[in-house]
Order: sequence, then structure tokens, then C-alpha cells
Amino acid sequence: MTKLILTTLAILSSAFGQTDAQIEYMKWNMPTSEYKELKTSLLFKECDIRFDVNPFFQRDDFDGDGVIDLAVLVENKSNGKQGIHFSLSSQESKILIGAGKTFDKRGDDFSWLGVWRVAHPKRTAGLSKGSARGLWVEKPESGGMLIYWDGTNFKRKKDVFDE
Ligand SMILES: [Ca+2]
Repeated sequence: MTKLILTTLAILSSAFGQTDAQIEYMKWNMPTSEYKELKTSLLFKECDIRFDVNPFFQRDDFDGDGVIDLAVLVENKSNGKQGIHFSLSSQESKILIGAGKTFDKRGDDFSWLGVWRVAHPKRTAGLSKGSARGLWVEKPESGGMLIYWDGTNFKRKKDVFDE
């Protein structure tokens, strides 16, 4: 019984105290070209990848140009605030929302974000540019918001629930 408890504790501690090797393995989940591009982003030099939410990145066409984009959960190295780092195929500059940058009256810290996913297309119909997909972000068992690209900026729609 003691051995079972110790094994369980070891598993739990490794889950919450990630080693460098574990972080390296988690990076393997991201396409190599996108990870290399992410690492060269000037904006990304300010942030660490946030690994406590699974998955820690989402891929889809978030700007509606037909090319896959990347969204990664990050934590600002200087202030510990969390947010989302976007690499959009239509934009030369990377875009950071949260992580110390205020997003559409929703504050500058997304530490409440516990789950997220690419939103169903019907959620962004009439909001996003073209066929751009949105992101549904949520504080578990509390509420969330839709984040979508309007062709110029990311916007939010609150008080909706993704299905
Ligand atoms: Ca795109």
C-alpha cells in the first residue's frame, strides 16, 4: 500500500513540477517549423510556453486566409501574467493578447483560462473575417468567451456558450 501511495505521489509531483526533459518532450507535439518560427518571434522572447493546460497550442485558420495559424498559451516572463500568442499567416507581426496586454476590456491576465478549443464555425459566422475560425476560452465550470479575428484585430464575444 505504501509503495502505491509513493508511486502516486511521484506521478503527481512530476505532473506539477515539470523537468526540462518533460518540457522538451511536450515541444515535440508542435510542428517543428511552427516551433522554430515561434522561438524567433521577438514577442515570444518575452514569454514562456504555458504547459499546465492541455493542449497548450491550437492550430487552425484564425484570420480567414486559408492558411493554418498557430495560437500558443504563454506566460509573460517579467510579470507572470498569462495570455495567448498568435502567429497569423496574414500578419507579419505576432499578436499577444493578455500576458500583460489588455484585451478588449477582459483584462491583461488569462490565468483563469483552464480549457480552450477551436470554436464551431457557426459561433463565428457573421463575426469573423471570411471563414476565420475563433477560439473558445473558458474558466472551467464558470464561463468563457469567444475570441475571433475581425480582419484587423482580435475581438471577443462574451456570454455565449460553445456547443
Ligand atoms: Ca491563416
